[in-house]
Amino acid sequence: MSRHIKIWSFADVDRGGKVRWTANELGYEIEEVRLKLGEQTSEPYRQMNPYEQIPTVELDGHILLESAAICQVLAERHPEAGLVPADRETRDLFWQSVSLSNTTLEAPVVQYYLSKAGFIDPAWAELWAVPLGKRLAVFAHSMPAQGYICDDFSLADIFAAYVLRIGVQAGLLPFEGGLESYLRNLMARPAARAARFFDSLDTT
Ligand SMILES: N[C@@H](CCC(=O)N[C@@H](CS)C(=O)NCC(=O)O)C(=O)O
Repeated sequence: MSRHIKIWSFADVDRGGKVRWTANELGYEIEEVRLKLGEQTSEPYRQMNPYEQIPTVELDGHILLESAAICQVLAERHPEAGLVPADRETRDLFWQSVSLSNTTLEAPVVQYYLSKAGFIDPAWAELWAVPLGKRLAVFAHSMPAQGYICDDFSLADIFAAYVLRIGVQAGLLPFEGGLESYLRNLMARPAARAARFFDSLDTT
């Protein structure tokens, strides 16, 4: 089992960042291929990822899709790192948080952000503003001002950080109080810095 991963992504800010951060936490050597927007529909890439999305990774000769699943695969290869909590009760909270980030919040907050930034129809932001704004606020308030979502740092923090960072960048969440403390603690992690995960966030 090698500690080398090849990641196809668009930029530092996309969902490939979750994979890059996870891989850095686990000490992987990362080879990154950057696609230009639109190249995800081109034939060589489509053969790996017929869903025409990023990220795609190659790990030990296997092609893997879906950012959260890839992070999970990496975490399960190295259970000693504790990126998925082993303790039964902690896992209940872990899976709830993972699902909130990746299912309830991620696609809406990305659509909202892209809509506000003029990349997709403004109707997306209008439709999502109220329900997403409420849900993101509840989620943000549930973050611990100190420490992590579970007892120790885990994938739940990486997934939460992705939606919270975009929520702040989209103007849906103020970068202050407990949320700021929670995110600043994550921003200080060497693996997050190496992954350039928060570089796009204006913290001034
Ligand atoms: N559930 C997928 C979503 C992937 C996704 O939507 N990726 C975006 C970039 S972050 C993308 O490829 N967008 C271009 C497109 O959908 O055409 C995952 O987590 O990998």
